[in-house]
Amino acid sequence: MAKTALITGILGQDGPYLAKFLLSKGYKVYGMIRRYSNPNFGNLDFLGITDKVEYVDGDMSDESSLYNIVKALRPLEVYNLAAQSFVGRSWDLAKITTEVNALGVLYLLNAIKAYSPMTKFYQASTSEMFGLGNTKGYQDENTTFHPRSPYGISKVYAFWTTVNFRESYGLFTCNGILFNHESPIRGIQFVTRKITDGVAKIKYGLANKLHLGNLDAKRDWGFAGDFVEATHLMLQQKNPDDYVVGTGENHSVREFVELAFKYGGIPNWKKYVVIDPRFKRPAEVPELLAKGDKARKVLGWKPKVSFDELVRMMVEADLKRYKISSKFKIQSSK
Ligand code: NAP
Ligand code: F7E
Repeated sequence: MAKTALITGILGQDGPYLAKFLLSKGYKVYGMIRRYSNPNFGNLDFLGITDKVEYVDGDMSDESSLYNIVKALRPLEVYNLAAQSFVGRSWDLAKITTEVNALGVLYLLNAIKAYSPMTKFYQASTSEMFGLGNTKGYQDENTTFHPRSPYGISKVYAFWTTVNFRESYGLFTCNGILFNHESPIRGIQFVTRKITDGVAKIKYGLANKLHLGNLDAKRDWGFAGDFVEATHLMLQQKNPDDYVVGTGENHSVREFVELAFKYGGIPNWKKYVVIDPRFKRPAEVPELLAKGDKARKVLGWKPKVSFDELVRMMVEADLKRYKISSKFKIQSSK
């Protein structure tokens, strides 16, 4: 089979990083996008690869669109990154979250089974499946799932469906149980990017407050560019399997805030941060910490970017964005 890969969720955060990595390995990359009046290619533009990907129209909630794509392409590898991925909104959008994240995976796997059973399949599983399933202070492949949100629940269904197609039909299907990973193209609604964007706005006088929810929550935050390499490695193994991927270090939202304000050159973050109940969740996942020994041993993967470097990279990127736009405003008002 030719080195072809189909990425669903190509316009999100991970899609562009994975596409860039696969292109560097000589793959022909197809990216699935929803038929939108105005799709946003900003993240692909940021990485400079918009013209290097070939696009196909499809929607995870439309079974026949997935069948048609798989039948036409018969790709060597499928990376299923598409999802309603924002935990915080998943209570209000529980039905669509379930349709896209859970049933969408069933549809896609059925399409592969019917039309391209040699295709290797990657499912973007998540540490949110663990939720409160933390009996030892960390999570690994043996930790019980106890999801705390419609998002987490939908991903548990997708996880087991991926395992079941492997066990029932012998398909090459893998789950990457990835812990939080961030980057300068992280969606603005997620806490890390919301903070770095807020710091940049405050720095340039475009805001004077940053409204946040639970500062005590702890996450194992890594860099998206590192994590997509682990996903590729999973599909290069002799046998399909499931892997936890994380840095093995966690930090609170408060620590992220402190560091981001420091890199933004703004003293006394407490002056700007407002605790706002609107951003607290009906059920929180208080703490996540990966024990990713299997990925390190079997895949030979380890993260390259540290927490400190990640925060600095994101703050610098947002400062640059606002610097350019404030310069543009000054020029255009002349
Ligand atoms: P993201 O930025 O939210 O991107 C998700 C993409 O899915 C978006 O481009 C979106 O398309 C697309 N999508 C949503 N609904 C769709 C539908 N019905 N049909 C087709 N495409 C649809 O997410 P990400 O951070 O890149 O994460 C990638 C995957 O990894 C997701 O499945 C997420 O749940 C999972 N994950 C993420 C993390 C993390 O920390 N980032 C950790 C573990 C697992 P539009 O652009 O059209 O909205
Ligand atoms: O929240 C707390 C919030 O929305 C992180 C997704 O990629 O990673 C992501 O899910 C923590 C939570 O990410 C605000 O309560 C405080 O404890 O950045 P987040 P998430 O929920 O961990 C997992 C692995 C995925 O799979 C998901 O797809 O930060 N927090 N104040 C806040 N969170 C947000 N969003 N906004 C706040 O103002």
